[in-house]
Amino acid sequence: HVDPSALRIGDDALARLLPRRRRTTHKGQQGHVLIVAGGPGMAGAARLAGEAALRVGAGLVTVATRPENVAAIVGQRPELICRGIERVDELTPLLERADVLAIGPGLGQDDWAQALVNHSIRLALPTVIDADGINLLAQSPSKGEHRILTPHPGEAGRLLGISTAQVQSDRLAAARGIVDRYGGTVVLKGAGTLVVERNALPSICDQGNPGMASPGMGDVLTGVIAGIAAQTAELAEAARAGVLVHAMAGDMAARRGERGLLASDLFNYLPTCVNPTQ
Ligand code: NPW
Ligand code: AMP
Ligand code: MG
Repeated sequence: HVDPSALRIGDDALARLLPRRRRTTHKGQQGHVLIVAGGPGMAGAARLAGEAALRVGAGLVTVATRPENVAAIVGQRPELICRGIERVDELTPLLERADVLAIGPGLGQDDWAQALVNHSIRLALPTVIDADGINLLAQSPSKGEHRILTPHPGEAGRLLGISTAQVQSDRLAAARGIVDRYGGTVVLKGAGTLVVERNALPSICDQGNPGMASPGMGDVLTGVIAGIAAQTAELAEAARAGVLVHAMAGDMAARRGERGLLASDLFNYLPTCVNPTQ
């Protein structure tokens, strides 16, 4: 899977991007992430993305979700702020306070989800678009530069109107095609995750393992990237760092064995990975 024309994502970048916190810092200086996620039956995806953003050090994380999901999410992670959203205008004050938006995990593709996506991804806010956010974007394509798209090969195929197998047969060409059509930074997931943006060499992650082929793993990546982006200025750098941190945590969690690895097992290891100089 390792493409010889892509640069390896190395941990030297992590130390630069994630230096030790200043002694006097407070949570208002560590970035505020808004996560729009969790349609019917998918509170778990919202909770996984939300906790992941906290575990990489975001100062504040708000989850906007369907009202019926709020109790479950807050009950499992009381550090999350969680708001039930019925109508798109209820999102406006939350968007105004956010430094980074992440949208899509478990969102579904009903009218409610579509309204939230159409409204949010037009804004200039740095935005991570994943899962059903990607599926909805594929149905009504638009271009934006302040975006990180995180498709798995199936979602990448939907963005390009081709099959999963075609994506996998030339992953670099697929990622480049998505950048051309949708703009921003593209994270094409799967063994040997690629990070591609315009006017820069592509990067590849050679860490991570097959144990990570498990439900919710991508929802965790979305929170990791958004949480790091909220603490740094550069979106593509945050995407690369997030991919590496997620894969490293996955490898630490897999030391006891790959089979049976759960997405939430990464939470124990994410703090180690985002404190490279400690
Ligand atoms: P095929 O079959 O080979 O053509 P879907 P999803 C492909 C939420 N979740 N290598 C493969 O395609 C998500 O956030 C909620 C190659 C596969 O069949 C989404 O909103 C959870 N192919 C929603 O569920 C936990 C690969 O894609 C197809 C590939 C649906 O997301 C689970 C599946 O993709 C989940 O995260 C790879 N590495 N990876 C919760 N607890 O709330 C994927 N494919 O149809 O987009 O379904 O990814 O499960
Ligand atoms: P998703 O399909 O959205 O849940 O995302 C799955 C996550 O797990 C992505 O970050 C993938 O890169 C990662 N992953 C899945 N399978 C593997 C694998 N075989 N090797 C390395 N990483 C994987
Ligand atoms: Mg996913």
